[in-house]
Amino acid sequence: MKYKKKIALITGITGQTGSYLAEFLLKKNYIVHGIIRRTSLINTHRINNIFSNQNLKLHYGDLSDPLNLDNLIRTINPTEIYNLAAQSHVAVSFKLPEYTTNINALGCLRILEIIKKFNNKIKFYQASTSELYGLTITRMQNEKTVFYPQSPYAISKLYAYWITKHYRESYKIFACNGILFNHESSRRGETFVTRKITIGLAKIILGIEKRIELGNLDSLRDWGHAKDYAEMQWLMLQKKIPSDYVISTGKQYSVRKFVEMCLKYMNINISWKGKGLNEIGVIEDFDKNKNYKLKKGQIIVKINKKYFRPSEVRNLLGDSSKAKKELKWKNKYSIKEIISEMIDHDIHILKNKLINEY
Ligand code: NAP
Ligand code: G4F
Repeated sequence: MKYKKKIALITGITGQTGSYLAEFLLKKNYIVHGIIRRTSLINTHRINNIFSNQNLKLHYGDLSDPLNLDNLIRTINPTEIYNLAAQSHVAVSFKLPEYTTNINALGCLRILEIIKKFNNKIKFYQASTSELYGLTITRMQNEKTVFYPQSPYAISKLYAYWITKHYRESYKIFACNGILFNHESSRRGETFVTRKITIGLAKIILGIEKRIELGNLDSLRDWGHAKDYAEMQWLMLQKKIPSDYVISTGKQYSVRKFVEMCLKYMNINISWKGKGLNEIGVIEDFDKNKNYKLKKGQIIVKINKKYFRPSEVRNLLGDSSKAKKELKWKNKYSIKEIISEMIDHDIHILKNKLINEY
């Protein structure tokens, strides 16, 4: 019998996690189709390393365009669709609430409608998020925790979560929500807090910039590695029965602690002085054997109120017992490994002026 290759369609393939997912599926011998947007400058750097793979096929498209989606899905007729495309920045969603809703909520609905009408055997993965928990009062969050979203982004993703569940229950479509907690890597967008910190600190030690400006240092997040989480998305679609899964590390750190852990890795000691908007991070000491362009007493972290949000999600800590049990999943990367990968990478690209190389 002739072996038929599985076909995946990834929306958001040029993004952080979409790029890891594409690599993973190509290694699994899939034919991978990806939707890319028309941009004024080429932005496919995250998929440079697989660009010439014959099993990778890229198509122009946009989640705001139902005709384009309909045409692509009918032509490709994929075995699995991974919907990772989104206006994924929480802070930006307060400025662009309608656009965020159009892409994140209606974009998901558009794909599900096409699956329903064209081929309801296509399996569907929705990139859901821990932001759904928002103002939660439970210390750890799992699949049963009540949602209380705190931003237009989270509310758009709440719609996508429920419409995915609804199409699964009403139309028997194999559709899963991956409720993923924050995941990072050296491919993370530069305006998310972890990457802003690693690239900012790399610039500071190289003498390119003097300091970084941040918002709320006390937010608590559960940070995993995007590569681990991409694999999870595939695992969910290989189950016999579709379901929703929380994916997280079960470990939590504040933004302040993340800064401290990065500095520790770089052999730099700082002290925090002042309170609230006046808080600063000041260099106490650093490894003199490194050629850092630093001075004792230099202020390297300042608070800027423009990075605070109208409403903040303070406490995210995931309990992924269900995924561990049913998907036999374990995350491989520790927070230390995530930090060292990001910092080493950022120093490398800045030293070699490879700013668009991931
Ligand atoms: P990302 O790096 O911001 O990537 C987003 C992707 O979506 C990019 O490829 C982007 O294309 C594409 N996109 C944006 N608007 C689009 C549109 N209108 N039509 C088609 N494509 C569009 O995000 P990520 O970190 O990889 O996250 C992937 C998904 O998981 C997102 O849905 C995000 O909301 C969700 N999620 C992320 C996390 C996390 O911590 N990373 C946690 C939970 C859930 P361009 O490259 O052209 O901009
Ligand atoms: O890195 P962030 O922007 O990520 P956030 O808001 O947690 O959202 C990310 O994770 C979600 C999963 O929970 C995804 F659904 C979403 O797509 C995205 O990938 O901010 C993390 C924390 C926030 O509390 C923020 O207020 O860091 C705080 N923060 C402090 N200073 C900052 C800054 N965030 C950013 N982006 N920039 C700052 O200067």
